[in-house]
Amino acid sequence: MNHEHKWWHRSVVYQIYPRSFYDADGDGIGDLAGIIRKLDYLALLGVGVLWLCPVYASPNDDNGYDIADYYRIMDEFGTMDDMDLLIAEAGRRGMKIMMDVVANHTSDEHRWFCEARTSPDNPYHDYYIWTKQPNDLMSVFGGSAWQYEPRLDEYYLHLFSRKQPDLNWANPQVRREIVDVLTFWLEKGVGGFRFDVIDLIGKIPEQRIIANGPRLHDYVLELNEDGFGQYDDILTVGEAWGATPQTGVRWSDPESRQLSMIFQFGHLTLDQARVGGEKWDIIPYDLRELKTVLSRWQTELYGRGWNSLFWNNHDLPRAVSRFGDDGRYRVESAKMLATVLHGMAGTPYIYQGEEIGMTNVRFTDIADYRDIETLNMYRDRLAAGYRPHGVMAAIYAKSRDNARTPMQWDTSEHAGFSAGTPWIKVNPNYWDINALSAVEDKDSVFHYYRRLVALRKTADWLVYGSYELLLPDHGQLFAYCRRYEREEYLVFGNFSGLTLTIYPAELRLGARSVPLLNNYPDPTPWENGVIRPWETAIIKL
Ligand code: TEU
Repeated sequence: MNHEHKWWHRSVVYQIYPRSFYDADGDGIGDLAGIIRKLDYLALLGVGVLWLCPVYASPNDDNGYDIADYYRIMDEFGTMDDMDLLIAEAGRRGMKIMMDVVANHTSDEHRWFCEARTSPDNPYHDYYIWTKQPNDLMSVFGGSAWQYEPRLDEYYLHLFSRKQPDLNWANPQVRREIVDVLTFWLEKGVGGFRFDVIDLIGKIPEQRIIANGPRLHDYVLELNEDGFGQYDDILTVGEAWGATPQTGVRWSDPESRQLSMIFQFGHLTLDQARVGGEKWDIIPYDLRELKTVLSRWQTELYGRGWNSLFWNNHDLPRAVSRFGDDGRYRVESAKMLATVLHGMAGTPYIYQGEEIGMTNVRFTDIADYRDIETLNMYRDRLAAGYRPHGVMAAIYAKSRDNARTPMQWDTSEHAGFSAGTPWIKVNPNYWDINALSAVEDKDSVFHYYRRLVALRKTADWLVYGSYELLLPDHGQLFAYCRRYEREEYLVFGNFSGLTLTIYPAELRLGARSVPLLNNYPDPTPWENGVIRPWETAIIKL
């Protein structure tokens, strides 16, 4: 049972994609010094943890998720002194740093791989996965997952790009190396780790076992017991695209000595064709399915594990464009999505720009896109005969670059992100959507998020209350109750531009109902059973 209360149960994590956050030295690429300059903005938001996407030395084939040296800072991002200063300055403001550990693979420019590919007898050769009989495993980024190394007449495995060779976790020396990496950063004073595709490290490729391999949890137990478990209260979260609520309990039950929580993606794959479809094969999602998935995670992990709560990250399209209305009702729907997510049990994650309602981008020229996954898909689907218009529509909806356009700070050139030419173009809507105007506007999405973050710090019902879905079959309304001791709260969100009529009793609304938070300026006419477009509220029943 998940008895013990942990500091991260009341904290909110803010995810920073450093390349696009703030550029202090004017080279067009965000950097650590830029993050330091924005710490007061983040402290104003009230978040307790800053998750940095990888900042280690990297050739940036996959924007840092191809690590060439776990012990050195990427040149474009600054120096280890900058990193030490960031950890200290964040700490002074009550914020911990969470490092992103990519341990499923390294860069092909990592010293280990440079050695490994020279000879089958090299001591680093078995840090990686080699074969003379490649099977039909495919890379997430397109093409075969096996790359031929002529010097060895062997193939190495890369589930992602060719420049991201998979590490061989069956090799105890590899596991030792990653424990040493964790210890180095823990000794630096970081407060947590996000583990990239952690559910893939138990793979047995010759048997086509990729996620959830038989020794996966043994390996993670080792990272816990020999690594972060040696330190007090380190927050850990693992990216696990293959997780289910059942495995979610095992991942996050403290007695399993695995991680604090995982990122599951069941609610974020509902708008893609189910049979043989990829993220690019888009179908309308059904809110009832979304409610079912999120509710299962809430109820199955209640009192047994711990949820992460997120709509966005650096790989996902912007939620207000995907699930809300990024036009007329952008502000209302952004607040609605925030309320429905933060009203649940778990640790919420805010992705940079989500707090000001940033939207997807639409670059008309494919040359303006930067993401390897997007560019590979564009090339492969055009070669396969897909119509360019359809391919661009899929990119507008799902490209990872939707999340990677520069953070919009103000209305100056390049949205105040850089004095130089940004590595990727800014979304042209920064005149209307930027942090400066958001902080100045008390009714902004930003200040709404501030109130949600602040509420979590004091409201036991929000952190530890039970969860009950209401009106499961309603196609536009997501409504649930949270109960804690003698208190009961209603959280609802209208996921549509329709005005809904709901009998108040169906939402357990009554004369004693008191709104805590809502996204329309005037008190909503709930007592008449009217719920306005994209309306949301938290109400004490
Ligand atoms: O992502 C894992 C992953 O599979 C995603 O690439 C996802 O499948 C895809 O983006 C869906 O569009 C992690 C990191 O978050 C991602 O940025 C890296 O590219 C990937 O691993 C390789 O490290």
